Amino acid sequence: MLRRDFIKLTAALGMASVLPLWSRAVWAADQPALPIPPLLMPDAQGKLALTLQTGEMNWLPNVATKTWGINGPLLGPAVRLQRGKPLSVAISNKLPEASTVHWHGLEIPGDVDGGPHALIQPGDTRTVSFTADQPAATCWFHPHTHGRTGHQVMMGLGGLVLLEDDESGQLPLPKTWGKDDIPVILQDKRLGKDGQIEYQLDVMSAAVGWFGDRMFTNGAAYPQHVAPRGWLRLRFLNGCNARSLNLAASDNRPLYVIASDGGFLSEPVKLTELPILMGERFEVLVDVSDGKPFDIVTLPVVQMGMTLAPFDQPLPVLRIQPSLEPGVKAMPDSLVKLPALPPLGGLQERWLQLMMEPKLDMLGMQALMDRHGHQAMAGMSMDHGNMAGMDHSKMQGMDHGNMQGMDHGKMPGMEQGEKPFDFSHSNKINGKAFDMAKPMFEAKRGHYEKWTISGEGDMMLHPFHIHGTQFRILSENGKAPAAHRAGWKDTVLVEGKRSEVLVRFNHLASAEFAYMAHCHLLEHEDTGMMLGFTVAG
Ligand SMILES: [Cu+2]
Repeated sequence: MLRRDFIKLTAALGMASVLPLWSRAVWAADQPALPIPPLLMPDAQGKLALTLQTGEMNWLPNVATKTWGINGPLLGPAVRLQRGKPLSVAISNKLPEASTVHWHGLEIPGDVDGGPHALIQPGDTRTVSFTADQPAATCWFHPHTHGRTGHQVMMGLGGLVLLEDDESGQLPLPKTWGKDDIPVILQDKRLGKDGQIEYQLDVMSAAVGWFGDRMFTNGAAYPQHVAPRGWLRLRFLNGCNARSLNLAASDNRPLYVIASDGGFLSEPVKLTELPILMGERFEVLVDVSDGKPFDIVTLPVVQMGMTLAPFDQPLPVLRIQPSLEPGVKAMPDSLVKLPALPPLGGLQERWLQLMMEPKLDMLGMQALMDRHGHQAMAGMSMDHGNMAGMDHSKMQGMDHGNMQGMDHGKMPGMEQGEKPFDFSHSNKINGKAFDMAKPMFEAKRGHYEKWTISGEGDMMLHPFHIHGTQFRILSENGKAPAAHRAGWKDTVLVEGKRSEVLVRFNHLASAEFAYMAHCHLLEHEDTGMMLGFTVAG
């Protein structure tokens, strides 16, 4: 598909006219086509170019919404890489502010990983060279600009990485990009009265995350996809800043999970509901051979702030319209051989305690309630935990409409002359907010370590992501990992309990370009719930 088609895809009629006759019969004229990001492959010299740029989308009638994208107005291409092939990527920044491109899920050295140290100033180009040598996986790239990541992702920056290897090439799976192998990038947004993307990093979003009131799938609202009658491969990415999702088919047909963040599972895992955290990817096969149309929906989740309409009901995010064309007939019984876990004795262990300053918790909850009411509280009482003992008298006169632009002079809970509450370092790991200049520890290259990430004492959802590694989950929030979460992962759920992961770093990371480990609720990350660490040989 041509890039200009991708740009124009939200115009459903334009897309319908390029469909073969047989499929027009199933086409719903009022729904946009699922935009398919174009494949971008390195050239014969192993080079490719990414340009961060501004653009516009026509999401609302007669309004051009200003957006950011990579090689286009929104999101980016799907970069397809072959395991073991050297790659050189020139990243140009044509945005009005500095940014970075982090290769989420790739095991590559710290100096090319694209963390917050690797800023690209407006007008500059940074070229990174690396060789991805790890199992085939659906990964992604996104900005990692400290304090600005949430804003930059919300504006539209992000794209998929399709890493292929010999095994993935030989597996009998649907592989026709945009036809029976489709990306499903799920993101929520909020558009203001002027039709522009709204985003604020304030006490509320620093506490519970920034959430939207409408859903986009590959940048289109509730699009449709015409699929051959056979097995359909869906590559899900939860690209939301802060919203966890729970995916299902509207008619409850099973979803067969074949891959998690870092690659294929040993065999397909049959589910009817697939929870997916921010930053996570799952590849799923679904059988469309019965010819009946259905929706992929996201079911309501219990998460602070995320229970408001339209997310209080199953929300359709993608319509699947089977065509008359025959598709892939069979699903393999087994996929790849996952290595057994090594002996767990005598490993270097690390303890990471995730925490939020009580004052942020208090002010954030109050702001959430004031702005969105009890319904936003996900069933939590205002009397829970840190909320007890809150001085409600200080909260009076809070006008959250004035929060825009962060006028600290009008911050709630302030006495006359009191210093404004600075939430920018209010989320912490082991008592410390992220410090660009101070890596927290040094790991040894090639050695397994057991990391325990604790959310004890905190009720919030924290999808914890570690750079430079694909790990295995030993326990997840106090339980054994579910079958489809026991393979290669780079993100683990932490929600009030402990999670243990077995990590290993195969590349080096210096203090100058440290690896990051952080909460992938982007507003927690941007306000300090992140640490840098180094890897030495
Ligand atoms: Cu978090």
